[in-house]
Amino acid sequence: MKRIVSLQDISCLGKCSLTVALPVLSAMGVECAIVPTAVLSTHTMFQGFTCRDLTEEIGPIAAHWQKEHIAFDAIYTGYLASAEQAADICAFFDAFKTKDNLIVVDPVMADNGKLYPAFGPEFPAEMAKVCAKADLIVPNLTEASLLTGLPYRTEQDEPYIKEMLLALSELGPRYAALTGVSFEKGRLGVMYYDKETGAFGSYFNEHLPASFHGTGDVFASTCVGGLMNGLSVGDALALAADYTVECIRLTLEDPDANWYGVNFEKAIPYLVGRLAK
Ligand code: PXL
Repeated sequence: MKRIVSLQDISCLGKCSLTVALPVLSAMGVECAIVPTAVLSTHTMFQGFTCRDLTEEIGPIAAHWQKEHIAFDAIYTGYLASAEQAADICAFFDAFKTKDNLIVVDPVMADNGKLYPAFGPEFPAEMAKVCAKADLIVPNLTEASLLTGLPYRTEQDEPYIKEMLLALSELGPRYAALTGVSFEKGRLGVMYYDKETGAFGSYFNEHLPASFHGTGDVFASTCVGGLMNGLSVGDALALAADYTVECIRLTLEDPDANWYGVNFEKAIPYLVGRLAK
């Protein structure tokens, strides 16, 4: 069985980050160790959330695992507690990167043109240093704009997205993938670039008329799980897009759905079925 480690927060309620990554990766047959970057009462779209920064635990956890000669097939990072924590994440990469494993960074920090409330203007530059060490990064357009300094535009076309992907790959990673790409009304998806081959690729699906919190984490976790199941980057991104759409569809169909996250649990049979094919 493949074993990965995911470094992101535990939002005790709210269906995002580790409470999404763990069940999704388990369903995909991947062992997922964790390093919680922070413990929050809820994700930060709730008012009045509490947050305990766990930066001080990262070094000791890594040191213990090194003593135990633990290795990982992938290292997957998401929401970080603070700009200062980025250096500890980079040190963790340095401790556990091998020539064969994969670092996947979801530079969670912003959406819809705005930084998340917990972060200050210094945060994107620190996240760019984390991205520099990755093999694959999966930002949304807002995050990509903050990482590259290119303007954030809601009107998209292919030259703009390609320029963004090239700028992202210059940060360091071999693969850059942009989520939330749309060139056509009613279609939404992902476009990606492989710096080593110079190839671009894309995958689009139905654009459902809603957006929910935590879908970025659903997408990134599924992508990592797909890669660990032997899928190519393009196929893993397409599977992640399809599962995310299925989660949104089931949430929209549920009159009792929560506002704060998607019904990803109900879509797990779909995900497992896709992998069995
Ligand atoms: O879904 C991304 C995410 C993860 N963790 C926390 C968040 C968010 C997005 O706002 O607040 C704590």
